[in-house]
Amino acid sequence: MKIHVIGHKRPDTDSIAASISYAYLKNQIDEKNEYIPFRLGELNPESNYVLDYFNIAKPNYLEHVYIQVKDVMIEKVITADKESTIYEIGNTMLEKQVKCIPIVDENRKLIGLLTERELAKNFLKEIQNFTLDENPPKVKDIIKTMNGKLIVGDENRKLKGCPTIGAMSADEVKRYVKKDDVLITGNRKDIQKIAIEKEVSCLIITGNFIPDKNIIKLAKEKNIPIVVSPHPTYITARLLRLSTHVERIMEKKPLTTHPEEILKDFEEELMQDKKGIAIVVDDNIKVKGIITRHDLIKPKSKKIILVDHSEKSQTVEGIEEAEILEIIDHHRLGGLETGLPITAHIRPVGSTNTIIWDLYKKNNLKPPKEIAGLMISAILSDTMILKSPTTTYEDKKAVEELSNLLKIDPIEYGIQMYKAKTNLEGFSEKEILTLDLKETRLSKGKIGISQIEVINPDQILLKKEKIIHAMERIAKEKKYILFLFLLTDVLKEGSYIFAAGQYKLAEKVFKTKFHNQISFLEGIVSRKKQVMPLIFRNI
Ligand SMILES: [Mn+2]
Repeated sequence: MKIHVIGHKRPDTDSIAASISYAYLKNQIDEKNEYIPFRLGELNPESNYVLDYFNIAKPNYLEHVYIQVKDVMIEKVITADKESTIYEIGNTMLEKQVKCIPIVDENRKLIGLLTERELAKNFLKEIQNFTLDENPPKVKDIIKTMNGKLIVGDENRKLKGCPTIGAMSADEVKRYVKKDDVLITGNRKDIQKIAIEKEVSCLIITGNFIPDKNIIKLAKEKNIPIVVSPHPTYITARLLRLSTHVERIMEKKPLTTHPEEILKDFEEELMQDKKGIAIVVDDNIKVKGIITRHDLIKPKSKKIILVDHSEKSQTVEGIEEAEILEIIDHHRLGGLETGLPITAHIRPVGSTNTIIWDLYKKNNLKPPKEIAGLMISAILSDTMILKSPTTTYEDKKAVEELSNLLKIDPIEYGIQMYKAKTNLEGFSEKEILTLDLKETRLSKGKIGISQIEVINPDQILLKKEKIIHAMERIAKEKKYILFLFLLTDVLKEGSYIFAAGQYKLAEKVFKTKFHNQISFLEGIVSRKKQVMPLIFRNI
């Protein structure tokens, strides 16, 4: 079974690394299932740098986890070629116990559907309509169907006209049979001769009777095929009808759907369909599966593991249709409900990857270097190179152990990573301000808090007026009563705080004077642990 391991929306490095490192761990300890990491958005520059540095592919983007057609469809589908005979397909349906068979053309594209319903209709039509002209079988089709033998003639010749049984007197047959009809008879030499003289499109001799030399000679001259059937006349006549191509009786426009289609959007249409069957085809109209009304009641929700978040607002679309198996997180619990008991590893440490590292150790597993590299990057990123007040002893220990494994200097590597993260060349003010923007709602109104952690803040301080301008615009647009931007200097362990909107509120929050809406606050580096509590206390 496939299990989706997903981090939060607007992913950061911890979230991306956790989905990869935890999926890797699970794949090592659980052979029965396949764990696949996914991302819910574009990667930030830091995550891109880290994945490049350790040469790991970025996880695939996941749009939603709603139940899709592909989750409930029957994948093993027997299809049949449009030139198959009705007899062949009917037999396949009996043997394999299937009720319907999609019909495909020479390029394997869907062109129709055969169900028991069409077969039943065919039985009745057979009585009403005698001619083979609509969809003439070839001589070789009837040989195959009857298990017969070709005595003389061209096996690719098409049969036409009406199938007639030569059971009457020779005179009657003479009157009755027309050119191009198909005549079925036993060992009646006189009737066989008449048939050839009348130039039927095929003469079928039943009961395995081989015609005599003169008849064969005559048929050769007139170019009339003779087929010998091992069956008695009645069976032979029935098999003749069943040797016509399926194309004649199949439903030409069956209901179709796509594997990616969201099931609840398609349910209604399937319920309304007379047969309650839809063929699942891809973009090239190739058959991928079948879905029937019965498949709608199978509980086939997607299985997911949430890492680095547990809040409904931060998780994937369609979570209500999915089954959460596990949560690995270091944030507050955020109002998700589960139908069954789940495994949860939630601890107040600096990074989700610190918890995952602990799980590697508990399982006696060593991650390969590239995974270890991702994990140390994530911990250094979330803890601001172990300087953030969210940093715990466990984070420090994890970084030490991982750096021993990697044989790198974690602080040196961390600074290098931060430099890559803060290379904001080519970013507009708005892009810088919305890179990591969180909102919080108070009784007085909405507050936006954006943060960037950098090694060299001068790059941004140079354009502080432009930043303030952009902040005012965003505050207006998003109806923030206050918009704060924390430009955190990782090495100095403090933040420049920019304030827009009712910026006087910021002076109240931080108990300090702002100059031109900016102030530097030593020791303030964490939005979650320092700024948010100050806001809640003072506004
Ligand atoms: Mn995190």
